Amino acid sequence: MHSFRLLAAAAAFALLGAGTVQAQFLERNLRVSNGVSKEHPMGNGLAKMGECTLAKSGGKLKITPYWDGSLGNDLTATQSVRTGQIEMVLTSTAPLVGILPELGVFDLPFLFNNEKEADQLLDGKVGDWFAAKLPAVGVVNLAWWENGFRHTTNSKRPITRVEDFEGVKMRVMQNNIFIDTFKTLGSNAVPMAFSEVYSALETKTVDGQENPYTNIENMKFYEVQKYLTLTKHAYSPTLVLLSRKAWDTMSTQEQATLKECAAVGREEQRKVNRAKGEQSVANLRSKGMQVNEISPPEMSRIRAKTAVIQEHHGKTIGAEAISLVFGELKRIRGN
Ligand code: TK8
Repeated sequence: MHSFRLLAAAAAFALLGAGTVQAQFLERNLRVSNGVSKEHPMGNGLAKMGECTLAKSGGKLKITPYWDGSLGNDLTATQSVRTGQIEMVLTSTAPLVGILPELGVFDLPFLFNNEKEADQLLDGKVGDWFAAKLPAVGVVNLAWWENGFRHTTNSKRPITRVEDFEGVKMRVMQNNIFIDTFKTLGSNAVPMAFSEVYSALETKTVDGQENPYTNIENMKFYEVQKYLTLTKHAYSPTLVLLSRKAWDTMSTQEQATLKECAAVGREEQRKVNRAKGEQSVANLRSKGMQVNEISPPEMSRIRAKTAVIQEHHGKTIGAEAISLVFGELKRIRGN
């Protein structure tokens, strides 16, 4: 009799427990705005994240991606997330510097040398410092995902040295640091939302643009761009932003689950982005792009020419963000 009672009590507890857990989750469908197309590694990350939230919530916490800027571009979709019109957006940091100027530090040319140090900085206390500033502007960053290292394409000429930038109409993200960087290199920098880039290249409104390999391939820029130069001139993080309005209605269980599953999605998205990135260069060559690297002496000239950018924008970014990021990079690099 004794063991039966124990069994019954254990079953009741388990049911109650399960019921309590379910009670912690409301039926929710979080719409996520993406500027890229669904074949992009952002899709892999969101698929993993969504599997995770459904599993942990008994099927109640759903993630629904929207693609190709159908809910707006980075900036306008982020504004919609801030007002609560949509729940989530995956966005580069660069277009958001008007909302949080400190994010501009990530746009400084040649800030990161490799993904490893970017991951260490973003997933550590410095990444947390930036994330802690976001709720005040109406969004919660669930994790740092990856846009990636940026390279340059154009339809006029191979870029083999700084002088080759001269006069190239270069689309850049809507961000004064990118505008200044490409003006300083000699280009005519044209700020533009991501969704307009393909047609601007096709109509020769602009001659070139700069993006990670996976974006160049995903958006089929190879159809309208002849030359790809591996400049690796900046690393773009991706923010996984949830509306503060949605966050504030959630139980601690729902909030913890979203952060946990965004981290699961991050590992998948970075892994696929990097694997696909290497494959992308070969794919872009096979699609007819002429791919070149720049010689080390010429890269040194480009780095020297763009070193002034930090002086121009340090004040806008803010001394604290600058010293935090450069201090952490120094620590990570052991120098
Ligand atoms: C996609 C953008 C894109 C970015 C750009 O939403 O605008 O060039 O690199 O990834 O965030």
